[in-house]
Amino acid sequence: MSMTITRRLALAAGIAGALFAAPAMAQTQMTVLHALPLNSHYGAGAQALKDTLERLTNNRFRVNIQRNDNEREGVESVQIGTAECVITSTGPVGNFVPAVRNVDVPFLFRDYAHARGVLDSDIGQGLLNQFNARGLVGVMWLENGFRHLTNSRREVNTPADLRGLKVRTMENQVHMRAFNTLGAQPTPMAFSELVPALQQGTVDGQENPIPVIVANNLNQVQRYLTLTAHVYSPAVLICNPGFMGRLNAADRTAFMEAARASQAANRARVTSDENTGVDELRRRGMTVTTTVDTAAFQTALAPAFAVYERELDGALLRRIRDWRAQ
Ligand code: EAX
Repeated sequence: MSMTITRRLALAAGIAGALFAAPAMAQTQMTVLHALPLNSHYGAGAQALKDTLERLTNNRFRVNIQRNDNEREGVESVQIGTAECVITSTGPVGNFVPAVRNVDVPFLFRDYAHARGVLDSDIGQGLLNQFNARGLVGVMWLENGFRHLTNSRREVNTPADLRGLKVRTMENQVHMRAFNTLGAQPTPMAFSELVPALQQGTVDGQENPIPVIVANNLNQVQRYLTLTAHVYSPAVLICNPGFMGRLNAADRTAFMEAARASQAANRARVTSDENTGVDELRRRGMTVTTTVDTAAFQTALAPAFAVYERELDGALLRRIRDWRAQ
């Protein structure tokens, strides 16, 4: 006997009700940390990661961006899983993944094209692969930028002008050796401690890329800027292994596309800040020294370079220096 129309409608309504009552697709909340204001080159990278991942997964992932200006803590948070990812400079990362110290060597990268090309090549991927053994996943190289010197005491034109200056460095042994070799007094500390230390005169100066100096208004506590470009500072998107391991194939594909979008937005903002930042800092009252005797700084660093060749990976350093775009 055919089912009456009434019973068919009742059955259809029951099925529809069961479907709509089904729990909404589970949403994955994730946190991305970084050390700078949202309006910065790291903020641009974090926002692009958020927008792209949420779009590609129809909001099955929700990305919470949080500022933590202690980058060592940020990496530790990802290592223990209290945050899924962090965008950080390589400053403290060499303390977690020693091989990363190789890319912190002064005057190693010729320019932005050289740095970006090396990090996007098998050389960069080889370094990212070394994060796994340290309880981290190196997902994508991003960028902090070429670092320049600021101080509150005097114009710096030559290495001799650095003598005796207390210079805040990141908690980075490669940078500390360099400033010690130049005759300065390197004082390592987390970024979170920098502005109070400059305000209180605990240190005379610091060194950071133009985008960081501009985004954090360091002109308010520093008078002199010297465009030393003494080291290229990579940044890196690091994630928690458990988080990455739980991604299914489709979500991993979406995450890696979001990571590439993050890199593109971050680098574009560095390029933009590099084009406008020095004039902006002049406008804000800084005295800018643009003609720097780079050869004199490189010569003065020779003893440090000898130690890097011995204590870091000399063959890798040569591969990086010899790298050319194909
Ligand atoms: O990563 O600590 C530093 O000087 C870094 O360049 C800053 O936190 C951006």
